[in-house]
Amino acid sequence: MAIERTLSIIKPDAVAKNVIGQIYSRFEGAGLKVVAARMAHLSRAEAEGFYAVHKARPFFKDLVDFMISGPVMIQVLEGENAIAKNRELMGATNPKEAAAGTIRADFAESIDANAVHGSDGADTAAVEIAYFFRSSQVFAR
Ligand code: RTP
Ligand code: MG
Repeated sequence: MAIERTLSIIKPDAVAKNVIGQIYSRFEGAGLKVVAARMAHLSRAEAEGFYAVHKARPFFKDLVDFMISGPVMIQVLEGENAIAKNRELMGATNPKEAAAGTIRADFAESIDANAVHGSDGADTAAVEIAYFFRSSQVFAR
């Protein structure tokens, strides 16, 4: 299986709940390594650019408002099958539909405040990593 990198964001709700460490433990427990990380309070323009693919969707404004409501923790995860593995750890977008034991089932309140973001494919992972990190800020481990 290929070693991949994926972009993960711990969203404002989970940062406010003080569960950054518990979420990092899930990554580490699944064999994913944090190879870049920084905390940021995104500007509206940064959040709109990041979620540009959803620009035409009815939930876009709520999504952006939520993502700028407080600081987020942004990281690059590396490991075997990292993109799908992270999506598995996250659980379904709507926490009410997320499988037991997933991050969203355990830490998320609603489809808007759903604790984490994860890239959904190899192309988006590359774009999203480059959106937040220069290559010199990502550390091979
Ligand atoms: P994310 O991009 O944040 O990792 O979430 P995702 O792939 O599971 O879901 P996606 O379809 O990419 O949607 C991005 C975020 O928009 C919000 N959303 N709201 N009200 C709705 O129907 C709706 N659908 C999506 C969610 O907060 C989702 O995480
Ligand atoms: Mg998505």
